[in-house]
Amino acid sequence: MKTMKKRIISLAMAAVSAVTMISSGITASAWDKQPIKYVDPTVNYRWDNEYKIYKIEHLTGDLNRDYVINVADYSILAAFVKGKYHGNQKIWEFGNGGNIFYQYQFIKVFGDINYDGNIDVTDLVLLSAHIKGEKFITDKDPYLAVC
Ligand SMILES: [Ca+2]
Ligand SMILES: [Ca+2]
Repeated sequence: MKTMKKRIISLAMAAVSAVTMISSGITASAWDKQPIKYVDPTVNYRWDNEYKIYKIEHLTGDLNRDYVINVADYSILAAFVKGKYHGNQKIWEFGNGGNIFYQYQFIKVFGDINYDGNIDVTDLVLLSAHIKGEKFITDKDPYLAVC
């Protein structure tokens, strides 16, 4: 009986907090999603309901996000490896003072052609081989988690 009472009380409290959230402008379906303030129009993303995060998903090596892997992507990676391109432009920003993500974070995921966690000359060589049709990139469906 005592347990039942406790349970009723906690249910009542949950109802109160739900009402509070609804009245403060947060809808029930968006409770676990942070509001997005800005996304670069070339960015492909989806909500992962299992992990409760947004995932930016693109092809390995497609650094300008045009769904083609070619010399334009190589130029970006080459400049990045040489330190001549820093990728400081914003590609994603959450509202309410949440996290911001930049192009360099995108490159660190999608420019890592051999998936070793580093962006270096090896990735450039592999990207070049792919573009020349000598050895194709194995796409492991990488994603950048934005949360
Ligand atoms: Ca591309
Ligand atoms: Ca690498």
